[in-house]
Amino acid sequence: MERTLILIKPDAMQRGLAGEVISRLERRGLKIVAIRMLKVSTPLAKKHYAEHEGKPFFKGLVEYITSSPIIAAVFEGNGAIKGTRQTMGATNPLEAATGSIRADFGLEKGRNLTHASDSPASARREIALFFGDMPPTAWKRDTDAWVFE
Ligand code: IDP
Ligand code: MG
Repeated sequence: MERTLILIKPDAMQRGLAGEVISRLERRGLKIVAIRMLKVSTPLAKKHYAEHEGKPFFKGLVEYITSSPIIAAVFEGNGAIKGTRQTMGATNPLEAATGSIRADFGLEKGRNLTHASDSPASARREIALFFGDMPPTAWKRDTDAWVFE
């Protein structure tokens, strides 16, 4: 089954929306296989967002993601990567689909509440970055057969 990394960013934490984010992914049928709270260091932020280095928003992005603690989690399920990105919504909350987390709780790209891996290669890289020392726990959930065909 596919795995994806999600981050509940500082704004979502400060606004008390961590449970909301986790709950929406769980309700969708995705299974938590790893979760931790941490304060992202500047080196980790720069590694995680390496693809954006040199862009005008990069400095602000690093300041944002390191500004207060976050929750990192790995969710598992068929379609986990695409499904999670869909539940989060487009990067710009004003363009995110109605009913998505970013549309329901956000207004600006620089305060868009969550991160989710965008491909299997990114998911592998990001899971290693945030959970290299604490590998996800594979487990059989009793409801799996009612979510996955
Ligand atoms: P994604 O999070 O939807 O994958 P990316 O394009 O990978 O979006 O950008 C990473 C993060 O950088 C975004 O989630 C957002 O927090 C921030 N970001 C992207 N573009 C901008 C911008 O134009 N202004 C401010 N922040 C931005
Ligand atoms: Mg991205």
